[in-house]
Amino acid sequence: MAARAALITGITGQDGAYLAKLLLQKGYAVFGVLPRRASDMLWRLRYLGIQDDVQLLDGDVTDLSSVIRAVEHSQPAEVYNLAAQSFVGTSWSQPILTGMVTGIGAVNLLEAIRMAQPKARFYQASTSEMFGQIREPVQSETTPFYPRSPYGAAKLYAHWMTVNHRESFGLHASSGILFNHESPLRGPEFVTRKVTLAAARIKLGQQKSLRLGNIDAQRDWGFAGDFVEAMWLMLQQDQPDDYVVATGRTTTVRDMCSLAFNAVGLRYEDHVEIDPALMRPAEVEVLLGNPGKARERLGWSATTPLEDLISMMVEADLARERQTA
Ligand code: NAP
Ligand code: F7E
Repeated sequence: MAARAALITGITGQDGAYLAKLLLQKGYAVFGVLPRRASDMLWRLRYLGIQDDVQLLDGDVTDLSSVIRAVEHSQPAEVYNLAAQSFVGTSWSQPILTGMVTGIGAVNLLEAIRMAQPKARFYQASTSEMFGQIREPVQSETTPFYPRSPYGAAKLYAHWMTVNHRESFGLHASSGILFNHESPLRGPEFVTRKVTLAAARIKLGQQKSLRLGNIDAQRDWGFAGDFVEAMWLMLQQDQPDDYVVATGRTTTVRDMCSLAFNAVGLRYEDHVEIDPALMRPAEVEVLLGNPGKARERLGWSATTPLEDLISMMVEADLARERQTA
């Protein structure tokens, strides 16, 4: 019997790589949509040792015809839409691109499924950024949304279009409202990785200081390896639905810095400088998720404490920096 097929957009990103590994371990034939880029995109798949095990199909989520071809070619039982312009900071300088990729891209996937593979189950990568200027101190599936960036607004559109296709056309479409999740495969522009990389480089004498923006911001940070399990579990449910995926603990960027620098025997206060240019036009000051529904219905909970996550990231950065020194 042919293996169950899964199609992942954003397969070369942090979550795409971890999810591909998880699905391969579960016996899926894993297909990924690969947009054309001039530089090396496959480093995460190589890092996890799975670059030869996935089948990459030329395509871009803004190009509906390529998305339809990818769906027709892979005949997926499950489709995970992880592709996005996912960096909040860039969404103010490239709001239209962010809208096209992060918003319309999701609708292209939904439409391709509706036309070519209506029985496929669909996962949309929604985000805690949709809560933005929070309306409740702890955010759950019933908390009103208030996005604070073009990224958050684009994701909110994609989220409602996912709900809409579920309710209008009966698609098995679920939306995971994931809070921040990190790993050694996180892009270096995001704050945790920026900090763990800097801590490693400063320890090795390759860098002197680290410039950051608002270190009083608070985030509910988990491990990406844990969070991709929740994505898969959502698509194993008989009924599609929306779920908050979070750890239920929030920490300041300042305290996260302290963990990272302590891990290499340094004090963050001696190396971190505040750069007003890194402050955002509108900030999401604090996020804290309630993962109760995911725990009860999916049997999922986060298992990696922030201390372990940051140590894991610092260790990985030390190893990589030593190798390239
Ligand atoms: P990521 O590392 O930035 O990965 C995004 C992926 O999308 C990259 O492989 C990227 O390729 C690809 N992509 C960008 N534009 C594309 C296009 N036009 N067509 C096809 N692929 C395209 O993000 P992540 O952290 O893995 O997150 C995965 C998803 O979850 C994203 O949708 C993100 O917005 C969402 N999310 C993330 C978090 C988090 O904390 N990590 C939380 C909630 C939701 P290039 O890099 O080559 O552009
Ligand atoms: O910022 C503050 C910054 O860029 C976290 C994406 O995966 O999670 C991510 O979005 C906080 C913010 O992540 C710097 O102002 C201070 O308050 O790591 P970040 P994010 O904006 O929370 C959500 C859930 C997603 O969906 C997104 O795709 O840290 N901060 N100083 C800084 N942030 C950065 N990047 N760089 C700094 O120097």
